[in-house]
Parts: sequence; structure tokens; C-alpha cells
Amino acid sequence: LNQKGCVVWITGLSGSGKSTLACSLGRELHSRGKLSYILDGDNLRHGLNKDLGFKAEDRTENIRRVGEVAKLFADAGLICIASLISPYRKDRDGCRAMLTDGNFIEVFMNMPLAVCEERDAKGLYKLARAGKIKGFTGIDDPYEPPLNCEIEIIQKDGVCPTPYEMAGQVTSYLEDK
Ligand code: GGZ
Repeated sequence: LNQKGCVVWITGLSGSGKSTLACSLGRELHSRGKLSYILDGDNLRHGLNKDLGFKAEDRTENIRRVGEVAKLFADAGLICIASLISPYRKDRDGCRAMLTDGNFIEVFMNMPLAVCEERDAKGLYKLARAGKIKGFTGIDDPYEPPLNCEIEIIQKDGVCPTPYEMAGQVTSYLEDK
């Protein structure tokens, strides 16, 4: 086994496909004999980060903690896949700064808000629009898109890439590296 660890950091709006990509990428890496581990924001909020809410300072602390844990996994030689909205640029850059150059791969799920809102798997956008959730990212809380991410996932001719295609984009990048 000779694997160099790194962090694949997936950022984007709720419903943009972060968790879908994380799962698909995990499977794809596994099939190639690569060890990976997924840190999912929504899941970690039930354990490690259950004391945190969605105020700006809580989100910042959420990202910082996950960044530290992701670094530990990368140090152990794994490909750590972190999937969080991580809406603030400075917080993502803080995680980048924890890692050696080249070992933080930022993936931006660049999906239009309308597409994410249309999906609304958990009905949260509806609640946010109705004012029943305050400070929802993309509605009444900001999302700052990356300025120079390594990978961008976009629609082509109004069609979203499949989970397999998205994972392929990341594995191609990792292979070239
Ligand atoms: C954004 C929220 C909010 C608010 C609850 N804003 O799509 P989901 O439902 O399943 O995943 C989202 C999750 C976001 O957690 P993160 O840890 O990724 O956020 S951050 O990086 O900003 O700290 C969403 C749900 O929690 N959720 N309230 N107000 N998303």
C-alpha cells in the first residue's frame, strides 16, 4: 500500500449534490483499491458538532473542526472526502492552509439555486421561503463561491452530470496529480 493522503473538499448549496458526489467518489475510489473516508456536514452535526447551529460563528467552527479532522485522515494516508456547505470563503481557505500545498482539492458544486430549490429533498427551502427557517444558505444567508477551486461541477446544456460522471471528474484530477 502506497497512498498519499489528501482532502477532497466539496462545497456548495444544500441540494447541490455534495453528498451524492461524496458517496459516488467513495465507491469509485474503493473499487480502485484506494482508502477513503467521508466526513459529511449533516451527519457530523449529530455527533462531533452537535453543539453547533447555523449562525455564522457556528458554521465557522463547524468547518474548522471538520478541517482539522480531515487533516488527520490525510496524515494517516487516506483520501478524506469532506462534504459541507462551507459557505464562507475564509473558512474554506483556513482548511486549505492546514494542509500541504496540493493536498487540498476544492470541488465546487456550481448548481443554480433554482435547481437545488427544485429538488428540495428535505423540504428545507420551502420552510426557508416561508420564513420558518431563518438564515438558510442561498435564501437569507450568503454563499461565497470559490474564486480558484481545483474542480467545478456544472450543468451541461441544462443537464446535471450523473454521480458517476462527477466522481470521474474528481478521480481524473487525482490520477493526473
Ligand atoms: C443551511 C441548513 C440550515 C441552514 C439546516 N442553512 O441539505 P441538507 O440540509 O441535508 O444539509 C444541510 C445541512 C448543512 O450542514 P453543513 O454542516 O454542511 O453546513 S455549514 O457548512 O454551513 O456549516 C441542510 C441543513 O444542514 N440545514 N439548517 N440554516 N443548511
